[in-house]
Amino acid sequence: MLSEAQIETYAEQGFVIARAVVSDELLAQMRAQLDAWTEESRYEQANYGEILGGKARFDLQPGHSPDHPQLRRVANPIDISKAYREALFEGPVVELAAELLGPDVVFHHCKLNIKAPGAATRVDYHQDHAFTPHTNDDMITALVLLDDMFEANGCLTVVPGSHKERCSHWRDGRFVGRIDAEMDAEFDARAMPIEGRAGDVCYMHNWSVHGGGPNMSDEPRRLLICDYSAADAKPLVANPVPTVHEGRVVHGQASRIARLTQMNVELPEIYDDDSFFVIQEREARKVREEMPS
Ligand SMILES: O=C(O)CCC(=O)C(=O)O
Repeated sequence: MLSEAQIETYAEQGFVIARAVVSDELLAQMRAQLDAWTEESRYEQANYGEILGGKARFDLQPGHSPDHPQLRRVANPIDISKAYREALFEGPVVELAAELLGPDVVFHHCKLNIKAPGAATRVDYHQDHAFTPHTNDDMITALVLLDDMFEANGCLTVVPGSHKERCSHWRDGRFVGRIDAEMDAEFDARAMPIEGRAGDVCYMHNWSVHGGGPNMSDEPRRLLICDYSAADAKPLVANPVPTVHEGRVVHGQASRIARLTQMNVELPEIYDDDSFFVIQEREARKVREEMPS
């Protein structure tokens, strides 16, 4: 159970870390499954596998090779693994999400983000709601640490209080999947590293600005990321990471009510790329090209 202080921290800062939420046994099962997927990825040369709608399930970091496999994302592992369903559809991860969201909670999508040792994988600052706008913003991203996570291995960084801010993810008439790079210095100064042990869970408001640097260590950094919403928050756009489990009730009851909050939200462009990494990389290349030499 979360303490009152933790619930207050979430309301004020837009995120809170709950310690030792996932059992060692379940963690071991999820890690073993991910080790097997990473091993299978070794001889793949391009993204592979398929999720609902046809995007690739397994996404490879540029530079991936048999000697240095860099599987960087697995979309919706719950589609293909009992251990991941057990972690995200029942038990303490969901219970704590319900303490923050209210009793009726539905699942939206999930993914594994992996920063292999030495991987250049970085995440540019963004807000998750910009990718998955809903009729209200009672939505939470649960970030389950599968490894110890610290600055050197590319931990998530979150900007406290930014869940009260709204930033555009468009530039020059295109959805670019990140907040303008001009804001990086300000966010770098305000951001806090989310450090913790495997089994901890960071609950982050869907509007919190977050990002993260590369993995400069010899240790992997594997993070399971799950989007939950209040049952009466209804999607305004198609799910960018589709799954047959979207809308599954994981706590309490379903709702036939769409609760509309008074707000304006910028809609994303629907993208065909396998993951948001591709969109962010495309934008990073453009920003580099535009820089005065
Ligand atoms: O892997 C991370 O550290 C964060 C990833 C993230 O923000 C996302 O996938 O939306």
